[in-house]
Amino acid sequence: MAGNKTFTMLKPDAVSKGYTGEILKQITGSGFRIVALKMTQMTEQDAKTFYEVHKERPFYGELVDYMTSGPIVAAILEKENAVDDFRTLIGATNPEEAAEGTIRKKYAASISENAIHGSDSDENATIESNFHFSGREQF
Ligand code: 3AN
Repeated sequence: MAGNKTFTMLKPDAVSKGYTGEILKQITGSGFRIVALKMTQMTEQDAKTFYEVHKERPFYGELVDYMTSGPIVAAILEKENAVDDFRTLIGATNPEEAAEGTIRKKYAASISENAIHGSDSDENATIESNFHFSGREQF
């Protein structure tokens, strides 16, 4: 059964360009309820752990450098079919391939600086949410 929560991060490029408010507005306007929210900066160890599944990929070092380069906004979102619906809302990993109107199409600069993260499974949504938020920060 599809779960009702997903995890997202507005990445350093989106936050530094001042897109935080507009992106959160598009997310809540698309029917997602924010159940946890914070601005934070990942340490090198945080980013290495978070993206461990990609550690053999050629872009891993670049990804860790980028994700630690400035503050991010992390959130847990609730909606029926949250993981899949949120992946649809953010669009393809490569913004050049992202559908019109998606968050990556509107705000992402490139495949490596692609504005926003969305969990790819219910299992990862739980792992990623608990990585960034304690129980008392989840509502
Ligand atoms: P998604 O974020 O769409 O689930 P993943 O999980 O394949 O995509 O990749 C995680 C992150 O790694 C992406 N959001 C992007 O920042 C970076 N990334 C993925 N593929 C590439 C690539 N070919 N070159 C550079 N960075 C990449």
